[in-house]
Amino acid sequence: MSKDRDTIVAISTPLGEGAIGIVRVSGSSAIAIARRLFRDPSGRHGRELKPWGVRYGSIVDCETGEYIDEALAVVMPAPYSFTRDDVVEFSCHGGVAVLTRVLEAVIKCGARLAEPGEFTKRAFLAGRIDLSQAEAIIDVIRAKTDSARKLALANLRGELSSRVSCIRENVLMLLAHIEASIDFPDEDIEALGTRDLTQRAQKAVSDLNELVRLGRSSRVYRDGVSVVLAGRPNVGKSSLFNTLVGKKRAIVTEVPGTTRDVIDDWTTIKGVPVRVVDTAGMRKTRDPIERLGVEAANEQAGEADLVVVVIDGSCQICDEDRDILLQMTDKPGVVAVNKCDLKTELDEAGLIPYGGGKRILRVSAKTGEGVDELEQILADLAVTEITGVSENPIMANLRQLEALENAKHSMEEATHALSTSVPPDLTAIDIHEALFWLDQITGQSASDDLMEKIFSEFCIGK
Ligand SMILES: Nc1nc2c(ncn2[C@@H]2O[C@H](COP(=O)(O)OP(=O)(O)OP(=O)(O)O)[C@@H](O)[C@H]2O)c(=O)[nH]1
Ligand SMILES: [Mg+2]
Repeated sequence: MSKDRDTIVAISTPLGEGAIGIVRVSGSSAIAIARRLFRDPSGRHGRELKPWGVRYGSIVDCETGEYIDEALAVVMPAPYSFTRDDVVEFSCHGGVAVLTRVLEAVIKCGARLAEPGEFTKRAFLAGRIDLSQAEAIIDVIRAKTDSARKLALANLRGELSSRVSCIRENVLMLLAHIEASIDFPDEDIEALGTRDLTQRAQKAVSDLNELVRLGRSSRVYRDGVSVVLAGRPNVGKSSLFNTLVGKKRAIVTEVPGTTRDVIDDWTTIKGVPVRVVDTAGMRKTRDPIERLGVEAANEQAGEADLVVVVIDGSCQICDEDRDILLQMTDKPGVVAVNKCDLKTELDEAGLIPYGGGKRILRVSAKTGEGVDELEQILADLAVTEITGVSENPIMANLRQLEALENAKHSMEEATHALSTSVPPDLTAIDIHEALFWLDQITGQSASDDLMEKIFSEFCIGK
């Protein structure tokens, strides 16, 4: 039997201790294997296993008859299963030894161990999902925030695929007209004029542009952003850091120069995964250890996506504050005037010339005042400053973005060719190329190597 259709098995839940662990079997022998292994509570063979029913019973070793575990068995017959094969799932106790023994018992009955992502690959090969939907499954599993989950689920339900299909249809129509004019140059085909053809090509370019733009913005939700807290010593950077990450991670004291090293932690701010970075207070110092800390702070500030310049609102602005603000002029971010629970000494108007257009916000790391607004501004900046898109993004990974960029490039070439006197057969080559790239997203033109690479990223059992 071909490798694509034989019966495969894997433990589909993480290996460790859990209330339940699932062993999944898929292929033409899946139901026959289940019937050999499964016993009902009175010890009879699993002949009773019915499609779509959940049966309680036990799993035994078909060679030795050894009792392995009690389990629930679910039978999902082809073609109404994830892989479109016959599928059986055994829900057993979630322990490593139990699940490994059940797995071995299924293999003894003739199944083979599934490769990473092989269940999903079968669903793709059977036409149940396209390649972008298969990739969305990894994104759903890996989603660390609710926003990332929603975006990945939208793709699983075909958001990216349907947008790509719309563009593809338009491009295909364009190609049909151009190829008709090549094949039957003298016939009076109801051909579109050059202007109409150019407009269609331009529409494809602008649709692709839009998709790339929306796709890029998903980076923020997939990979997150880094936010560095910068300021002179003792202004409350570490206090604000602890407030943002929701734990006492950094040491806070009233001694200026407390933080010497870079401290970072991940948190979720308004749905965006954020790496918050606390740094040493920036000042000129003779202490060699502190100096290294200040150097590291400058380095972090340079690399971060966003900055929060922290100022102590309970005293007047000083030259060190101004220097730091000026140093951060080009970096998107916020000026947080901290310690607003104390009597304000700071003249905010004096900050404006140095802020580089950043929002100035009063906060208190001690009472939490203004922190919610600070988080909202950071989340908004993450989406708009970094990706330039404020509307709903579409999840697209690097591979998909590259394919969209390539399709766009080919359509730009085609548009240019249509508006000049380039022969139609050369224009058709560009359009074929655009179609090739669009089909790479849905998987219609994906090579075996590419599929191998994509599915190898999956965990075993998915
Ligand atoms: N009243 C008040 N005190 C604060 C606030 N934030 C920080 N502090 C106090 O300010 C002092 C310095 O706080 P840190 O968070 O250590 O300041 P830092 O900027 O990390 O200082 P360095 O690590 O030395 O650069 C501590 O005594 C904090 O308790 C605040 O919002 N209100
Ligand atoms: Mg500190």
